[in-house]
Amino acid sequence: MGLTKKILIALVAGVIVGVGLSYIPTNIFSAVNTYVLDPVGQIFINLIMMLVVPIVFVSIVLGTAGLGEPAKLGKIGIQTISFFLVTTAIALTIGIGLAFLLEPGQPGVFNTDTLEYEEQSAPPIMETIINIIPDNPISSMASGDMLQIIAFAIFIGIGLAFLGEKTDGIHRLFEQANELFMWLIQSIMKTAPYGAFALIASAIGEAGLSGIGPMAMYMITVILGLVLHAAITYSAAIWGIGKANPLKFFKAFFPAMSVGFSTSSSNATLPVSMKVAQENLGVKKEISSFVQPLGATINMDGTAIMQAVATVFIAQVYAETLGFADIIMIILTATLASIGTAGVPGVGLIMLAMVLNAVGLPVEGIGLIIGVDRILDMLRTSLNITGDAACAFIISERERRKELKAENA
Ligand code: DAS
Repeated sequence: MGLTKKILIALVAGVIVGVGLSYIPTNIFSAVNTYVLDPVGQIFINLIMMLVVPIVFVSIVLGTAGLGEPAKLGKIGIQTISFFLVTTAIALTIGIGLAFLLEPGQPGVFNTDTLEYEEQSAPPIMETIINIIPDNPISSMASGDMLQIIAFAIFIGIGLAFLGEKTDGIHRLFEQANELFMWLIQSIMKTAPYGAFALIASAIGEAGLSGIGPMAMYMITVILGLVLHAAITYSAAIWGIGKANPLKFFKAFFPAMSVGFSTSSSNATLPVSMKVAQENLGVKKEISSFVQPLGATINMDGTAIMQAVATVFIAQVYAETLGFADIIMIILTATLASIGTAGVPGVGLIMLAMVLNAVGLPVEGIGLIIGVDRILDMLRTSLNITGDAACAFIISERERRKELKAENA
């Protein structure tokens, strides 16, 4: 049986077991969680997290060197950033539109008196942009600062491209390191069904279905937004620009989506999403290596949808009216907020506080949604990495068609 099927079965089994666990006495559940589910889930996450920094650094060096002249890197970069910004703006519009249409936050249904939420500060945007250039790349790697690692790797890659044969040995070393890390990812992915089972069983067992009740409409609105964005925005782009079959894209990328779902972390999934994009979707290595790590950090359409729905939901619960200017502010703030924060579990809520502040809504409103956020984080992370892969796939297909045209000219 293929890995995709094994992961699918593991996820379904994990949901069933998780629902069952949510009804057993808390002390028994916490024992099962502490001694079985958490260790298995965390070991799986650590195994793939272990490769994130080396694989991102090596693959971006090779990707940038492979693109050759910086002009081509610039062209790919402009296409990438444009795709990210347009799809994030569409995602936010879908989220806001659905929240106004479905009105998940009926005033008077939720008790807001006892709500509290300790705001965690996200980095100011300008500080993030200035800090993209690392003053100490080794500490960037030690701390896992993805934007700084990406910037350093791009400089190294440009150097290899310019120096050509003079640095042939180092180039070969990076290529062999990439082969080694891809083999390691392949081996670690064999444990994915076990990790996925443990992580989803633990998440559902902990969240329980009881907390869903009054939040069902909020969750349905977010999930509908995620599905529509994948089914409409990404499918239209894959079909219209990539000239490919969207269903084949989603089927081929599913193993990475399931790891993103299990780990709730774009960063942790990065080694897998790049391997799956290159091997199952045929995305050119130099494009995958540049677009996906960048996307894991600055492109989070699933998160944008949650933030848009959550902001309108909280406004509705507090009976606050959002005008046109507020809507524009939500779209701007949420788009900018996602640039500076890495793809790790729960980062969407940290950024949500920034969006709520921007439109003058009480941050305590996050206390309403935090209970169901873990499940939604799994789903939106899966969409986040799919958007990055769709971008890499479309750019790669365009490049491939251009090369074919040039050959036949
Ligand atoms: N978990 C984040 C990610 O890795 C998404 C989020 O928190 O919204 O993409």
